[in-house]
Amino acid sequence: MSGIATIPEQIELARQRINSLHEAIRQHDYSYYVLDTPSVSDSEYDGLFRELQSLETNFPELISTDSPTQRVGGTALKGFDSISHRQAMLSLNNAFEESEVAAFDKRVREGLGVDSVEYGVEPKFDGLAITLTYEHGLFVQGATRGDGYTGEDVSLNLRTIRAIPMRLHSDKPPALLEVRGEVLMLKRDFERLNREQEARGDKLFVNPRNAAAGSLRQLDPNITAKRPLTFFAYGLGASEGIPVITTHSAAMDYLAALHLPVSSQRATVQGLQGLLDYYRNIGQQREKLPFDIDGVVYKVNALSQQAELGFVSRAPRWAIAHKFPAQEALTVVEAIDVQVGRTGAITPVARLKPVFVGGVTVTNATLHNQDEIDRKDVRVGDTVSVRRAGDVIPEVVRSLPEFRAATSSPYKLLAAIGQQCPVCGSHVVKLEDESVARCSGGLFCPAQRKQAILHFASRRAMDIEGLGEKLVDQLVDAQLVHTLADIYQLDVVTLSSLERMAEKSAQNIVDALQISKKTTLARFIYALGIRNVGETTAKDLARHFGNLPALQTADLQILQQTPDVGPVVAESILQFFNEPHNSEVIKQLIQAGISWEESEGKSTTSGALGGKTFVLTGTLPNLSREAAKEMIEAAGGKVNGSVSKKTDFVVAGAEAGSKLEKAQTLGIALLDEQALLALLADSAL
Ligand code: 5U1
Repeated sequence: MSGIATIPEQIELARQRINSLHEAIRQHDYSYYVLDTPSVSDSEYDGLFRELQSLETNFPELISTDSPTQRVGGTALKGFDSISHRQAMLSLNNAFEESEVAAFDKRVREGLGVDSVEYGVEPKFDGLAITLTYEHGLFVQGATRGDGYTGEDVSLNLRTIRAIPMRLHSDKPPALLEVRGEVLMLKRDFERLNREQEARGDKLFVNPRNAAAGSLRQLDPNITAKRPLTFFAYGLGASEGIPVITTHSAAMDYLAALHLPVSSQRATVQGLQGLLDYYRNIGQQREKLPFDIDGVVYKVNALSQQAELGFVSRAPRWAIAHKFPAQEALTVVEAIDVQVGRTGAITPVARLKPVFVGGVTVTNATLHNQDEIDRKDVRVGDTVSVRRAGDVIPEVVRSLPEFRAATSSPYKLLAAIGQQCPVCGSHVVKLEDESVARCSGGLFCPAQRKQAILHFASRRAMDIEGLGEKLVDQLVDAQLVHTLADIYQLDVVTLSSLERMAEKSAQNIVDALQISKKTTLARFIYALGIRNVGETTAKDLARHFGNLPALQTADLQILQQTPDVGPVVAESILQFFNEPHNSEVIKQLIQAGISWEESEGKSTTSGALGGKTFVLTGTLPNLSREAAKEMIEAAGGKVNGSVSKKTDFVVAGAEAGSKLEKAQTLGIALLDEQALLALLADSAL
């Protein structure tokens, strides 16, 4: 036998070395990025990395997607694809006061019929919620939370985050594992990044959260790769083939064993006192923690108890975020201006001497309305305390009259603007039973028109991509758009004539307008911007009336037959459709080609699914939860989060939990995906 290896032997040797380099680099990444205790020197690590790169250059057929060399790179994307989450990504209700936490614990105890509850507790990271999907142990996809049902595919960017394993540490990885958590930037990394930005003369980031968000939403993964992002897991989404796990804390231990980063501050505590002790304890550590947190999260630890408690709307009944008090700072009110909203509401806004609070520089704060101004007695020139928490609009908490000049006088909104809308000059009226003053100009007022168009174009309404604030300002200011219907008359030539609008972008807008024309009745109703008609009411109306003419001609009494529509909402709808201008705009919109499926929105009293209530549980083989929900709703059904005696059907997929058990106990009809589709098909006949 000769001493020179044959080609297949060389490949096999390279494969073995590559595998052991993968393993070594993965282990060093884990020590460095997850455990925060480096296990080799930088130069040793670089040596291993370079050796791997060189082997992969010589044996490109041995490059695998989970290789540590494959984290960085790829070309810039044009946009992020949308991804339907297999399981909705929930949000958390907030508590600010101890009494709210006590009320939460009481609700939980009463809901479960027990005296004391064990909770899993952990810091609330101030980052960006994301979900990671692993199939057979390999990272395959990652997405932002989005609206909870659909997020953006940011897989390429997430691959660059070294704390996120590309391969789970397990001999028997599950067939499917969704990991929920938060992408963030450590405080020290944020400071270093800003020093580098400053040295290059680039814009500084206001806080670690914004830096993390901006970095994760880069279309070019090479930029994200240069940003020091990290990740902490805080929960599981859909899964297949995981071991039996009965508590949240065991789920976290399982994730930690797979080498996913989980908070080392996590704990389990007993009862309300345990929660409040933990809150105080973490509050004391807050400044010293390496990352920003804005509170702590409490979760009922037993998964069976979580399932029993279920959800309300998009938030679980079994968890709550206990937020730290918002930070406050003193500054001076330099002026009070007013803003005009979509419905003409005139909102006074304090223009402030810039002040750094809650991680950002604040220059404006809402004063809400005259009643609020009176209550706080905020005047121009006053020294005030301002507060900002998370992404909430900054607010003036109180005024400090002790610093006030003797000549100052109370601020009166209507007098300050001479009862006239500062944008269009129309009369401003304040109804007795309302706290806000409103411009009476309607869509004659450019400010209201701009807001109405932005609402119409927004994602949950007509979803017209690219029709944002700047463009709407230009279109209204240039008198190109007077009514909602005018936007569908825009063409490439007109749009290209606007400043900073290239022909390609103009074409994109025209295409987006075209795409938006195919919509649903519910979206269209919501897009019209009728006062007091939000997304849910719009869906209820679409379902109840089934077609637009029926809604347009309904009187107060008929309108109130819609579930959840009371006299106030009914009055708003009636007023809207009684306005000839609105009917004309609707006619023009339909003439411009806006249409929706005729089958949508059956009356709740007709159709096989009319008025029927469904609960979805587990993972369906083909349909995402959101798709199933949309189909049920389109056929007149309603989808609820928890099972009760009033539920008509429970649609159960793989790993359906306690909802399935409850349905069986209550004798509720069960459907699998196939049976659901059959029912939907029948209902369409
Ligand atoms: N630490 C932590 N943050 N956080 C955010 N846990 C946690 N859990 C969440 C969210 C939205 O949601 C689950 C309770 C569903």
